[in-house]
Amino acid sequence: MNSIDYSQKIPNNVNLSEDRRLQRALESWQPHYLDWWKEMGPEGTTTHDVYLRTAISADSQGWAHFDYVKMPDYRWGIFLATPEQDRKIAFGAHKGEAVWQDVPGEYRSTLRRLITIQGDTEPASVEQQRHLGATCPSLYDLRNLFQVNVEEGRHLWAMVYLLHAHFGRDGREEAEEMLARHSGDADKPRLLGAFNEETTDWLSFFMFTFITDRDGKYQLAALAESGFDPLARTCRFMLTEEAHHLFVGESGVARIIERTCQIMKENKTEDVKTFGVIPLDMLQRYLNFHFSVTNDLYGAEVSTNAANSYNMGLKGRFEESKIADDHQLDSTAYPVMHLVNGQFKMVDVPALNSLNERLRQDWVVDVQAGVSRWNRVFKKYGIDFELTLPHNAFHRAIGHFSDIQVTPSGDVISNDEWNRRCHEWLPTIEDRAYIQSLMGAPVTEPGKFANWIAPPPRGINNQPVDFAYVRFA
Ligand code: BYC
Ligand code: FE
Ligand code: FE
Repeated sequence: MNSIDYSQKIPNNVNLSEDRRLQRALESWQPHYLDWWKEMGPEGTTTHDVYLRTAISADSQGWAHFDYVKMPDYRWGIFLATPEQDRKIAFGAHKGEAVWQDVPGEYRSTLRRLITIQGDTEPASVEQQRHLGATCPSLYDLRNLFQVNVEEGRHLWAMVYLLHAHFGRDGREEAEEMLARHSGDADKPRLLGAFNEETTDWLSFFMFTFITDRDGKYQLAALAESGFDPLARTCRFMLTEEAHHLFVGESGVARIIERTCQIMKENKTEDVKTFGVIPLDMLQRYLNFHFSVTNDLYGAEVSTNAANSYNMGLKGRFEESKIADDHQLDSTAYPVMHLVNGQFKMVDVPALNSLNERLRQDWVVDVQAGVSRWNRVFKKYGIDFELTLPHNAFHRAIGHFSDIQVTPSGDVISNDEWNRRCHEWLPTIEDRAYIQSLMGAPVTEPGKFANWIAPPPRGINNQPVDFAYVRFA
């Protein structure tokens, strides 16, 4: 079951050839996907040979095969993790019942919405990143960008498979819409805020993959608990791909920090702009931006949508089965931060309604762990600086802090003060222009790196750092 059939037009491990109607439907979506990739995917790359990994089995070990591929020929397909025998729904009103292989009629629209939102983010990120190849800091980084891009494309396939297989005509229409909405499009934007922001430079890309792909990890983990087994299995396999995206982001920023620290040390100065590397206060502003925009992706802190999805057994908590409670949450409370008479206070709300906030908090712990690893680089160089995460109410557009202004350290301020001071906390036009000025011509000589980023300690798949990760026709 778990080996992937690559002899088919659409590689898969779901015996697609046994369901001719579904196979035909997906095969008719496939050329639309490829047109989208050529039009909205990585710009000007159709003839590049890229050293990419492809899934060979959906087991947790050794699933990858590495080789040069032209990206339009990448074998996007449908890979579900091995089914768990006799799996039971682990939470909500149906706790203890057998998981569903088909969509329960009464939950159809809720489930379709979750799958559509998840699916929409995947091609959105590819669109956001499509110009980055033109300014790549090395072949190693270029290859990592493309690896992330093809896998986000595959994540779209994962959701489109569910839509086609389980939602009939509505699902097929949703699948078409996935290719019709575009990041930042005035008429047909992507569904969630962060996916309509531009990713114009590699610092933004690394921050995005570190922070926003990590929202992907947490949302996928919550959906991997789903009582709708095909969704759970799809998400479990997607999570194995996600780990690399997080690595790309974390190590990318770490190498930027490393390079800045080297310059600061060598030249005994904090004024590093003259040396063409990224100043620490600018890194902090980019971190503040990506963190706050991604905070919004969890939705409102108190949400009946979240309560319903949980009750219905469609979307669980992070590592649901490791949590010691009744997994129904009918009568429990959970503390959620509120602004009460000008003070931030933790207020108990029904646990069922606080699930967005709870997942967000799990994510914050994980983000903070990564930031703490970055801070070790400053220590190593003896530089007295730490990156910190801004207050949870800082720069919010969704939820109950969206109508107040709050500093990164958590002081509530007036709109006037915000307007006067937000340049201290968020990337300014000058910051963006400076970062853009560093993003020069692409660095395409094997083993060479742009001045603003340190080389990685090792290459991909045991290849040397100076390996030709991308070859140009
Ligand atoms: N922007 O009751 P609420 C990834 C809407 S990332 C715009 O709190 P809910 C990836 C909301 O839709 C993971 N609108 O909503 C990463 C609702 O609208 P309606 C993506 C927003 O449903 C990097 C209203 O506000 N996956 O995979 O509890 C690269 C009320 O809100 C936003 C998922 O998110 C926003 N930020 O929570 C590639 C999982 N936030 O219905 C890929 C699936 C909220 O009143 N989605 N709204 O019109 C969900 O679980 C939920 O839909 C959300 C929202 C957590 C997103
Ligand atoms: Fe993804
Ligand atoms: Fe990702």
